[in-house]
Amino acid sequence: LQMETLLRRAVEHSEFTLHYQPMVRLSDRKVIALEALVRLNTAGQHTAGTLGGSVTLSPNQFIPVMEDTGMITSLSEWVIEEACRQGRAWLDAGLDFGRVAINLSPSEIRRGGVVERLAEILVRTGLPPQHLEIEITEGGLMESGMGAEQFLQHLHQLGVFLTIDDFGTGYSSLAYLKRFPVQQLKIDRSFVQDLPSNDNDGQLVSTMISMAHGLRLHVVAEGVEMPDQEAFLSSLGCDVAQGYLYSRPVPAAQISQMLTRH
Ligand code: G
Ligand code: G
Ligand code: NA
Ligand code: MN
Repeated sequence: LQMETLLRRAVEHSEFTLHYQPMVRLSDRKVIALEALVRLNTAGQHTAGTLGGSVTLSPNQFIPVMEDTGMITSLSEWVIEEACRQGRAWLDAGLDFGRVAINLSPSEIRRGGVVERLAEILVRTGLPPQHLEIEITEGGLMESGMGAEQFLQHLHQLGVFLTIDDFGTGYSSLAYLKRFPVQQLKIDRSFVQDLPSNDNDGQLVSTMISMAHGLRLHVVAEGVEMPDQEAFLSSLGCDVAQGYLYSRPVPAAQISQMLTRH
């Protein structure tokens, strides 16, 4: 069977789940946000039947197919709604999670209607917008059609927190940083993985952090796996870190146990 057929069935039968990965404040390791990452539940009846067993498909494999076929719009609508609903449930349980962060894909932005869908879902789920964070890659912004600046202004007006994802890997000019109403840069894991021993990466990360702070932006480093990477990032004044050192992406129930009560 074609991957496309499999994915259509998975959408129809709601066989996706969200895992969440904490972002921690480096000064005290408090969880200040949770990134929602989609998983295809291959134990699901229809998917498992199609695959004939325990094959795992990563988002890196299925998201591009969903982008090409337009299925990304319905997947993303489900992701946003599920993340907002979960955020509302954590709030109602008195759990302090900060923000729940979702990824918007470039092709979804290009297809349009994202701002309207987000606004509607925020109202429907009752999640206050300051508890929602949106991660967009530099490439995603360049494809936003109506113009990246206007697109971000519309998102900003919703009251959500905006982060540039995979920072440093794009080909775009840095000039946009002074115009865009974003609050945070997320340094791509390719710059973090060889810290602290790789001097070139050390210089780049140091420069990215200084620049971000000069522009009054917060900085997150992703892909932090080892204590010496954390120590190096802390010494440079990096605000937030995310990676296997703290937690892998895990189901919501496991996150609840990591959160503190108000
Ligand atoms: O979860 P994992 O680390 O395997 O994610 C692989 C890639 O898939 C990452 O680039 C991540 O941003 C992307 N991804 C995961 N969940 C979503 C999602 O809900 N929407 C979009 N657009 N991308 C996602
Ligand atoms: O593109 P994006 O930044 O959204 O990618 C998130 C991806 O990074 C997810 O697939 C997640 O599982 C993965 N990830 C998160 N933390 C780590 C880590 O410490 N090491 C590695 N290798 N991958 C990580
Ligand atoms: Na991301
Ligand atoms: Mn990233």
